[in-house]
Amino acid sequence: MPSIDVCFSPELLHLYDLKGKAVVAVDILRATSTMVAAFAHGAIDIIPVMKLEECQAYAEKGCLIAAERDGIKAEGFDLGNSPFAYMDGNVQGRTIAITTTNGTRAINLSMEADEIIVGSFLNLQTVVDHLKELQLDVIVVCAGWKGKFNLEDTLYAGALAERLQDTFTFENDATLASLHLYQTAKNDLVSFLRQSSHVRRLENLEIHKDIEFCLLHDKYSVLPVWKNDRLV
Ligand code: 3SL
Repeated sequence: MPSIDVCFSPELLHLYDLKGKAVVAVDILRATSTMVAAFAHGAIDIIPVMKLEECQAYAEKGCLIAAERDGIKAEGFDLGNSPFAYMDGNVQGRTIAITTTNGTRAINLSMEADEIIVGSFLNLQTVVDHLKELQLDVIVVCAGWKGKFNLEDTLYAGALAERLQDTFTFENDATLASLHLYQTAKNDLVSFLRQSSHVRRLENLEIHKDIEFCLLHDKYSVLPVWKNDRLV
């Protein structure tokens, strides 16, 4: 049986060997949830980059450009990082270049993997079905916050572990801890996360509806995967 392991922060990636494995990159609040929403609303492909200037340069190539820093849309960009900003037909048929504080970094630091998949609660079952078919060992790479652990990405890793527990092995403590946390919290993720640092950060910015939306399970069946130089 293939295995599933969890890397709680991109800063810990040096401890993991990604070669020959599948990475599920996750930034529940909000980068990977927003990417999934963008694909579900017709985006053709997404180019995640680490730097603002690099992202801005894609405007000349006809891309929509999106950027978030500290929860706020960066000046001079078409879009920020709220999933709701990608839903009014504006991304239909478009390529989006995006940079966010943590999420796009987690994806870019996972390039050694055989496959990179973008995960969120919104497309949870689609990712589960794909991993069952793929039969590779899986590392869930949590974006965290500026190198530190966060609860919401860990809860997602636990949700994946719960749905994969009959078909994947996970003897490591990171996966077990994620699973237990998710099973404690899953009946009311919104309340469970109320004290978490990123929810407090976003609530200070008055972004309540994004939080509830990003915690919805199985809303979409899109599967963003890395091909050549972008997510498709
Ligand atoms: O860190 C990130 O990549 C963002 O998702 C953070 S925020 O939700 O836009 O604040």
